[in-house]
Amino acid sequence: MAAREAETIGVIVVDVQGDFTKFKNGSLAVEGTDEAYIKAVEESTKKLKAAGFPIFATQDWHPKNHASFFTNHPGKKAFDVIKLHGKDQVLWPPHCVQNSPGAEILLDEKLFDAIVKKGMDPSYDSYSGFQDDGGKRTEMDSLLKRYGIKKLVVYGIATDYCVRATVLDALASGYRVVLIKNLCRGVAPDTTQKALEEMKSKGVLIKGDSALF
Ligand code: VGL
Ligand code: ZN
Repeated sequence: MAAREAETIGVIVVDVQGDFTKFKNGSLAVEGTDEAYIKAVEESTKKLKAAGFPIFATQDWHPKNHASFFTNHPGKKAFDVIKLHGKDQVLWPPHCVQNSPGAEILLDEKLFDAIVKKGMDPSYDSYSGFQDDGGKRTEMDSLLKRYGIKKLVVYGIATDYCVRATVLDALASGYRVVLIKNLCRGVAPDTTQKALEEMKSKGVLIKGDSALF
């Protein structure tokens, strides 16, 4: 890889937080998120940092009264789908509540050049690290521009929700994207497969591991 290209590559580690993992007995634990998975994510992230790439994280960071929690909709149960602002909204178990242990990122926070929090508006969900479902942008794009990033290496949880949305918004914002599949975990096999195919068809390079970076 040309040295000048290396300077323009950034990494986004999506939502590697306790509540999404079996490792921490999370409230929305995704299949395959055991201790070995977290270690693999940490090792790869350390290597990418040692190679000189800026490392960013997204962090789901919801208030207790968040509209995506089934508990805030009387009569509804986890994984029901409702209409919210005219769009389908999956109702999740409460997760990643601000300042709760389950919201903590499971990697050493010193690894990150910046952490972008999302999902703070109680009335909108925000799978994407770039913007919420109401269209309110986070600081992600301006942050990446400040670092001169043109190409993103992305991995984390969940392939079919926050990874997918972050990757699609990265493409829409003009970044080239490499997805590291072995460092991603999805909520359900069918939606995960669909998300991988969708990302690939839109130009994302899907790689098994982060070895080349
Ligand atoms: C996520 C569901 C709800 C994710 C976040 O990180 O993929 N999924 N909130
Ligand atoms: Zn969430």
